[in-house]
Amino acid sequence: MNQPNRLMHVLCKNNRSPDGSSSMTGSILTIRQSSIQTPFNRDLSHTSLSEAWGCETVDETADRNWFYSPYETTANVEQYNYKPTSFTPKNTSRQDGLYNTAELLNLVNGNLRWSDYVDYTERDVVLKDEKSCGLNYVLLRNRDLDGDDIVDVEELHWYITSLEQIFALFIGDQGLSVEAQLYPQAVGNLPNALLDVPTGHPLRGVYQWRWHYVTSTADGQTAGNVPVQVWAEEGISTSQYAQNWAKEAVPKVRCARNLGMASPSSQAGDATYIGTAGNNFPKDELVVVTETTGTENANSIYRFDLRNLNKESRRLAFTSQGLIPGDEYSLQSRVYEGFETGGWYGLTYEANNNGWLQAYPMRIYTPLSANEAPIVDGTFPDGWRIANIRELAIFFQYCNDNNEWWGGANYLPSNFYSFGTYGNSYDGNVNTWFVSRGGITMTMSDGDVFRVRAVRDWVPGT
Ligand SMILES: [Ca+2]
Repeated sequence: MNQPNRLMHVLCKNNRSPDGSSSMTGSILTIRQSSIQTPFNRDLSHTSLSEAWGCETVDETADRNWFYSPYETTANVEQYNYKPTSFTPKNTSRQDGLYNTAELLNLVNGNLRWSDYVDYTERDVVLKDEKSCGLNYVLLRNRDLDGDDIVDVEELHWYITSLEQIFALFIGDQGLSVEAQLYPQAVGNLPNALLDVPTGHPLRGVYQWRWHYVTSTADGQTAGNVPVQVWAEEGISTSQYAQNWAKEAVPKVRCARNLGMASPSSQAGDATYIGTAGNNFPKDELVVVTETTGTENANSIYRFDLRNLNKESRRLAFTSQGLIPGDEYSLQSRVYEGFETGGWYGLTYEANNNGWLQAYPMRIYTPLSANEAPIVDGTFPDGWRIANIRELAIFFQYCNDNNEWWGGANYLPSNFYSFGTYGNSYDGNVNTWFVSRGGITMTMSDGDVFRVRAVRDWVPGT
């Protein structure tokens, strides 16, 4: 895992020069085995992990138009058009991408045939219809292992990542090879321009630096009955699938496979029954959550143990200080090996004042002038600091059931956006994230309530 890709050349021909002093090796077949990349802790000394998941190195469907279903006809589909209107999605798990994918393929009760989707040629496996469902691409990555032409659940090794898994690739991005990262930083250095593709190309009119990942999760909350889409150029913003707000992006999907786990089962009641969300997700969680108060309410205190996350993605030094603002790539936007939550604090600001929000991250610590009101209502206690974007992303994923804890507010991180006012200004009209229980955005609305959440580093086990 997390090793360079391996190449194997099958040699067929050796040519030797007439004098015998040199030779040329011909290769007719090159087998490329892509490295599996995992955000989990790979230190040999970290021996408690027995199950995990990893993802493919790169999106092998990049540069193609990625459709979620055969009902779509263009890249910019109507958001509710991915299934017939009478369809109620079952792919509702925020966590278990294998379960979601099995539900999307209707594998538990279905009778799907490999030959309806893919052709096996002498050298390759090809799609029967390039324009049909993106789930074909899942089938391209898996194989009919017993040769009966039925897509058996046991044969579903690669699946479309869930919302939680895409979040994990953001939180743990520094432990992945650059090409496997959700959004390699170099992509943000591409010109602020559209992709250079000919007229009629499906990706015509798409900004090359905007990458939007489609997850397998339709959780009914974040994006209604359509899958959640993550805007990787904004780190971790969420929206409905195919919702672009006139910001056309390169459509992406990332497939994953489980590591150290048994194949799923089609037998109801089995521990690995694929028709139950969570059965086929590693028991060793990337983020281990405990709630010290026992019941969920507005005063819940959460503790997060992040020792299962790769070290490269963590801030290694414990601190009891506030961290000066940085963007989402900065050390200040990473997580320590553990942290715990404190209370929320209201923000004083001029209502609907975009300028105030643009200056927000800097003003947390450095008011622009002595006459300005303090940013945070009340006294922020010593030893606590404002949660950063990755910590807020963890709240979004792991504290989402607790409606009272969120209190209907948008939480602002201690970071600014690298493409906003303080960055390269590709998105100069936005500056930071608003994280609510229902989604993560960079746009605000009149009447929105803004707060910050206090956190502090915590050493797990103490
Ligand atoms: Ca089969």
